[in-house]
Amino acid sequence: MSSTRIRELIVTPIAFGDPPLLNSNGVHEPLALRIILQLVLEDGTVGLGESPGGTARLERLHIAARTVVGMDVFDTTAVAAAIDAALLPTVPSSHERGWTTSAIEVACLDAQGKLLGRPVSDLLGGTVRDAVPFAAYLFYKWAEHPALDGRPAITDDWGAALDPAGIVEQARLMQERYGFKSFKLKGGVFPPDEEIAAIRALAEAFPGQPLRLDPNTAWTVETSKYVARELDGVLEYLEDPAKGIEGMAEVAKDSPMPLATNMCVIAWEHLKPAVEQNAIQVLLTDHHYWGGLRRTRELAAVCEAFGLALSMHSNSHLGISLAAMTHVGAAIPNLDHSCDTHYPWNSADDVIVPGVLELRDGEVKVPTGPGLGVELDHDQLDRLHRRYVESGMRGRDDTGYMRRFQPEYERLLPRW
Ligand code: GKR
Ligand code: MG
Repeated sequence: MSSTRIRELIVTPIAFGDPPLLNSNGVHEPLALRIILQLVLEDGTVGLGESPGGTARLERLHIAARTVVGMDVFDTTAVAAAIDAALLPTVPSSHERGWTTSAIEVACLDAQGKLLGRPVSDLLGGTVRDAVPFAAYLFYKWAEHPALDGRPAITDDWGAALDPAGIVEQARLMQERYGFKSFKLKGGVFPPDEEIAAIRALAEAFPGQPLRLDPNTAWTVETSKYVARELDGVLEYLEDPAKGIEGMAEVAKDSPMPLATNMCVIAWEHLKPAVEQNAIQVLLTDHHYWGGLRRTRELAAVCEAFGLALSMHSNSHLGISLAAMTHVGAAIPNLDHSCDTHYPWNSADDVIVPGVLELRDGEVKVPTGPGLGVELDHDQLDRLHRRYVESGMRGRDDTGYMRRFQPEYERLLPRW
């Protein structure tokens, strides 16, 4: 049994390219941060994990790295409990502790799968689908990151999208390149009527294809109700229009379409009040903070019990995360909507060896190799780590970056 003990957790912060995507906090910076985990067992087996970056998350992963040494990789409940206990004195939020325990659970499952020669989806009870559907994640965006402090402008091959025509063009490109069959627009950027017009333009350009809009709480309850009325019959769901369980519950009373969230129900203790108040009808799960892949499957069962539909949230991410999202998405019977993914925006810099994960026909086929089924590209990991070190960037700051170009910009939630 000793060969299944954890010898070491290698924690590597990285930075990779990100286009100038707009949201209700500002604009994405040229680099996004993630942390790559290599969980090394006594027998040399390595399990991979991927977590969002930033100094706080990095420090917590270092605490976790000290905690897990000597533990059995199959003992994931005890591993999570030990990390949780180690973080508790300094990290009061269970949601925040969840980011750390989740990343390590995925690395444990990857290692377990490699030891057993079975894909992670088998460890989750087997697949109910061979491929997991994803939605095109549309963003208002600038044509380029403008030149700044001697750095030249950074362009990309997506172009600008600042009005309904630009959004439809971006959706066409997404469909052409990846075959997506449903679309999500990140809103909260322009006045609501402009975003309503963009959704209507998408509905006209892609008749019958599911659409959703997510302003990340940029609207008041009244504005949210107005948008919901205007888009009656057009949206499959409206995501996080207003802030908090109470705000969402107010909107839900009059909303003709289901409301979804990845903002007001982000920890287990939020489920009871949200269900009691009928604040949401769709939960966007995310294995990166709900406790990992097994807990995500349990969450799906809770949603089923309370009649909540299930979808999946995403942040800027790379292939280890996509593989994990795909395995769990394939193992959940009640995945009711296509999952979100930022992958098309970031995949050019991926840290995994190409060939296994492919977004085609709007789906990703479940990897069949042992564990997550993906392999780390060590040279690329070194490059991205150097980029992290040299960039000096240690956290995400969409608002601060926006102010470099629009000094009067204010983060206002709600804004309208
Ligand atoms: O990348 O700008 C973004 C998104 O707004 C992201 O930060 C959110 O976490 O995609 C996410 C969402 O659905 O709210
Ligand atoms: Mg969202």
